[in-house]
This record gives sequence, C-alpha cells and structure tokens, in this order.
Amino acid sequence: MPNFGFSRRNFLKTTGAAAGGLLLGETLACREQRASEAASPAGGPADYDLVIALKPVELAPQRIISTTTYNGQFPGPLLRFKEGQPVTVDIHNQTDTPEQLHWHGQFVSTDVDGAAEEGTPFIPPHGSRRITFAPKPSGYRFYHTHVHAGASLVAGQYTGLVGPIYIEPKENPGNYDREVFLTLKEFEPTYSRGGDMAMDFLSPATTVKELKDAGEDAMKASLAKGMPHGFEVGYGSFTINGRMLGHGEPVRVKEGERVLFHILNGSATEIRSIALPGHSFTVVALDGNAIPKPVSVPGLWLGTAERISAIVEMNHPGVWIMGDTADDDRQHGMGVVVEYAGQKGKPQWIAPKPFRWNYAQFGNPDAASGAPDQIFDMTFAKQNAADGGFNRWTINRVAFSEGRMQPMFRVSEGKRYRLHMRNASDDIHPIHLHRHSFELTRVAGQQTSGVIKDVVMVGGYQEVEVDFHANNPGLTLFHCHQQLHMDFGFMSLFEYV
Ligand SMILES: [Cu+2]
Repeated sequence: MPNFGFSRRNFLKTTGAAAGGLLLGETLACREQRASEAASPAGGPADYDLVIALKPVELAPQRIISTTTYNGQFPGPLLRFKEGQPVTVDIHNQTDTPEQLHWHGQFVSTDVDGAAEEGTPFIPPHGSRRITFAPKPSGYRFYHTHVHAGASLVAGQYTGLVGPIYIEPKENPGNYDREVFLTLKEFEPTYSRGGDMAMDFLSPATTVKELKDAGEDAMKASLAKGMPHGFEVGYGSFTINGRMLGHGEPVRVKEGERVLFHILNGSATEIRSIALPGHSFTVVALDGNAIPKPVSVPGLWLGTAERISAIVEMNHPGVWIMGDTADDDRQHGMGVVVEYAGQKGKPQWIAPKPFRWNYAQFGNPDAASGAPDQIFDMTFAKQNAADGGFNRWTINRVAFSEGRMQPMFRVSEGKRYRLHMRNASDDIHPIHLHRHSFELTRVAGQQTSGVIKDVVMVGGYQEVEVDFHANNPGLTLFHCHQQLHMDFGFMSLFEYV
C-alpha cells in the first residue's frame, strides 16, 4: 500500500500532498488558520496533526458519501510511532460537536486516552487539543472516536473516524516481504428490527444452561408483553480501506512473496470474516500482540475493534477476491482484489469450507496462567427493546448511563485480576478494556494462556475468563465495543484504590 508509507518526519508534508485533493471545501483562510494553530507558540508545531471534519468519501465511482473523517480521508492516516518515543499530537475538531479521540490498545493516561467517562477532556467544537504521550506497547493499534452516539447514526463509530497505528517494536517479529494494512468498514447505516449476524463460528461451542435459560426466559417474557425485537443496525455499503470491492487499488503481489496483512475491523457494530481462495493465513499477532507460536488457519474472524496480523504465502497465482465469507456483504463491497504479477482476468471468489474460530488455538494449551489475586464475576444481560425501542444492556444488573457513572469495580496497583465474564444473551459481545491488555485464561471452558489482547468476543450464553495486571492507575473503562450495546448501558468503570 504505497499510499500508507508515512514516516514520522515526512508525515505533515505527505498528508498535505496526499489529502490536499480531498479537502474540497477548504478555504484558504481555513488552511491558514490551521497552519497558525499548528505553529502555535506554545511548544511549536506538533509531530502530528489530526483534523476531524465532515468530508466527502468516494466509496466507488458515483458513490460518494458524506461522513466525518480524520484529515479528509478514510481510513485516517496510518500513524507509525516508535515504542516509548514521545509524540505530540494536535487534534483539531472542525465539527459542531465535542469529540474524543481514543488511542485503542495503548497504555496511556486517563488525560490522553480519549474517554470522557475516565475524565479525558473533550476536543471542543471548532477547537483543538494538544496531547503528548509515549506510545506503547509496540504492535498494531488504532485510533477512533469515542463519543456516545445513542440513537444517532451520524455520530460515534458510525462515521469514518477510524485510523490504523503501528508502533514499531525494538525488533521486527516476522519474516516477510511486505506489509499491507486493511481497515474493514461499513457505511450508510440504517435501523432494522432483526440482525443477520453470524452466530455459530466460535469454538468451543459450549454454552452454559443457566445463562441460556435466563436469556431465553427474559426474551420470552418481553415478547409475551407484545414488545418487538430491539433495534439493530444494518449498512448500505461495505468497504476495505474505504473502497468497495473492485473499486480500490488491488493488492499487487508476486509469486513466492510473504505478505504480512494487518487487518482491523473498524466497524461500529459488525463481526467480520475474511478469506482468500487458495491461500491460508499464518496468524502471528492478535490485537497487535505476538502469539506464542504462529498458527495457520483457512480464514479469519474479527469482532468489532479486533486486529489480526497474519502472513500469507503467495503460492497460488491468479486474480482473487479476498473478502468476507458472507456473500451479501462481499457482493456489497466487503472485499479487495489480490492480483499476482502477470495475471489477468476477472477476480475469482471460491467459498472456503466453513471454519470455526477458537482463540485457544493460538495459546499454550497446557501452561496455566498465574493465579489471580481476585476474581470479578460479571454477568451480561439484555433487556429487549427496553430503552425507547433499543435493547438495554446491563453488567451485573446495572446499565451504565450519564446518571450512573460510579465505578463498579475496585483494583489495587500491582495486583492481578481475573474477569469471569458470563454472557446471558444470545449476542456475541466484543469486550474491551481501556489502557490495559489482558491474557485469555479460559474460553468457553477451554483453558489457555499466552494470548494477550484488548478485545475478546464472548459468545452467546458462553463464559470467557481473562486476567489483567492493574499496572496503569486511573479510571479505566470496560465496555462492549458494539456501539449500539455500549451506548445503551454496556459499560462500566474500574477505579484504582
Ligand atoms: Cu455487545
């Protein structure tokens, strides 16, 4: 992806050149104002400028949408940081509403993290905010907006406010010829009364009877009262790197190359699967963290906000579609063409055999994790259509809201905590912990260790256990990353005491 070749030094120049053509509505005055802000005497220019503004984005010829973006492009520019080397970022908000920019997967302070619930100040409308931090840990991270969208489908992550980050490690973990960054994202959201979300791909498939009974009883009781199903969100267009299948630059490869794909699910609400006919993926990192040993799989599944780094050996020449295994989503754009040098013709799709996704296959099957100092039990539940037609979500019977923001869990610095998560709903929840990462210790009954992540999908009526070290003091947000779930209660706070 030559257009993603930013380095820290040439970033400002490059963005100017690359994004200049996209800044259609920008006036000269506006540009001068930005230049003077960037050169503000308080510390001189920043290392990076990110401009939040409503812009046109061309998903395909004659298919131009209007959405909020970073620097007039989707995805936002790839930021390449060096682990531990401080950076200054000026975030400019050219919209009419307050914004938050969240540094997903990084161990930053609450002042920088980008979550109002933790106390990060908003970037005011038509204002700016300067932050400085030392990026860490190394690996594939991303940045995205972190505001409450609620019933609005033009706010939060329904917009184009998503961009990839790569924090250079001290040493390169893999042996590969080329890196390709792919951000998966849907646009043109609309409400629906039922989802078609894939449900049966997680392994093990073990469910817990008690959770299933509780969830099904609650649903039956709601429907018996005449309630409809709560709102879900569907989309009109599907893209990889902001282009619908067939309308972006192909990924150009040569036979024999090893290509390292960094894939981000930038969706507000959807789970995605990715396959490339005739090829397999050797997964080397999950959420940017190296796994104990590389594992070859026929395809990938990613919950909202999950990242997978995987090497594909280019050993099957042709012109292929790398895309979502859901035919409808792929046909509406969720794919990218992979073209071998010297090959021509219509891109081919061949459906893979169904494959299941088991996080534990990436871990150590025998080595147990260290024992936790304390275990927190958490039960997730759905109140069907209970909040103005939207499902309300609870953690241990409490729905988070602006009026109920007091921390639910208390931790002490230096201790190890286990989250025993129990899902009493039939939905899959991609669960995220801010400013920390966690180790998977048990997935639907299967023990594992050594898989370090910051988002994990908890399957319908399943249990997942993760451990984290309380090593980054300050309020810490914990939530489902599905925008419609987090906005309707599925959040809570940890506090250090
Ligand atoms: Cu959820």
